[in-house]
Amino acid sequence: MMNKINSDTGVIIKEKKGLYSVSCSGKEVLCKAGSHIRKEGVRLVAGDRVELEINSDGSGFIRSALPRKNCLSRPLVANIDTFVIVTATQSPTPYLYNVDKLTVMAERAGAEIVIAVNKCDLKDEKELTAVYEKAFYKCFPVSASDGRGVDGLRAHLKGKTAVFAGASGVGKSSLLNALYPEMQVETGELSKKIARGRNTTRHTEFYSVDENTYIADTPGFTMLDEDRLGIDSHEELYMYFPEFEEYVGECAFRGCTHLKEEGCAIIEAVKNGAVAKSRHESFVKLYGELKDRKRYG
Ligand SMILES: Nc1nc2c(ncn2[C@@H]2O[C@H](COP(=O)(O)OP(=O)(O)O)[C@@H](O)[C@H]2O)c(=O)[nH]1
Ligand SMILES: [Mg+2]
Ligand SMILES: [Zn+2]
Repeated sequence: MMNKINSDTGVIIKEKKGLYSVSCSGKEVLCKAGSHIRKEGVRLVAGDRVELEINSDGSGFIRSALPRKNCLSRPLVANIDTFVIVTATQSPTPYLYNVDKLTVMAERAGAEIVIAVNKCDLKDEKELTAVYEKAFYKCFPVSASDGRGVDGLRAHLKGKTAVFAGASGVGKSSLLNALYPEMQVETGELSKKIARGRNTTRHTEFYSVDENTYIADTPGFTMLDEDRLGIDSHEELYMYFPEFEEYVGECAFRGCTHLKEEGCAIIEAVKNGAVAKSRHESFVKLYGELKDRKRYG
């Protein structure tokens, strides 16, 4: 029996075949889960805060998991402070419906949302920031290529646990390398191949920037179907569009679905420019998909 020399708390930064890497006092400790955790069937995920004991040989075991602030299912991560949605000004052309599905998922989880508009060296960011600033999301125009905006985003993420998400090719991995050169994320075609080959097994892992800052890349959102958003019903969807909130009580009819009714205050707000048209279009489309899923799913 090994001596337990130390007990401490840490953050799970990755899991592989039942072994957990836990970041603890600036060090990475490889841990097994304690038997009672396994017996209770607790599923530990990246981002979980845990209590661990460190053996004299430097290995550890996880005694318990602390309560979670939130938990996402795709990617499977816990305790996310900030969800960074990366989109490019062009190449690829922004597909706002997918961006909006991500905002809905993150709103549902209760994470702060920021929009990183990358590739500002190729095209002006104003069109995109205009849409998301109306939704009260902080926007960071950045370029992984020329470095603009990178310091501001890094400062914002300090002390937070953050996940980067967005379509393949928008520059998530490049942006992470610009933010944290030591992270050395694979970019471009190679990383796409890796992501595809490992699609079913790849786990999200955090990079520990410092003791309080944890950042994860994700391979894109190929599996972002409606089931993964965590929403129970199309009727609650409007709650995850923060810019709708001040209008929902103002519609002419009680029970307004905000899809196309006469006298809908949200549609009025779209007409006068207070709410972005593309956001309302995403709402209508996602509402339809959630409703169909309920009917047929
Ligand atoms: N012009 C320009 N190209 C970029 C920028 N960021 C990334 N790229 C390029 O976009 C491609 C995809 O980048 P990558 O980081 O792999 O995207 P990911 O799939 O979102 O991780 C690569 O060829 C990068 O060199 C940028 O800010 N400006
Ligand atoms: Mg990538
Ligand atoms: Zn309405």
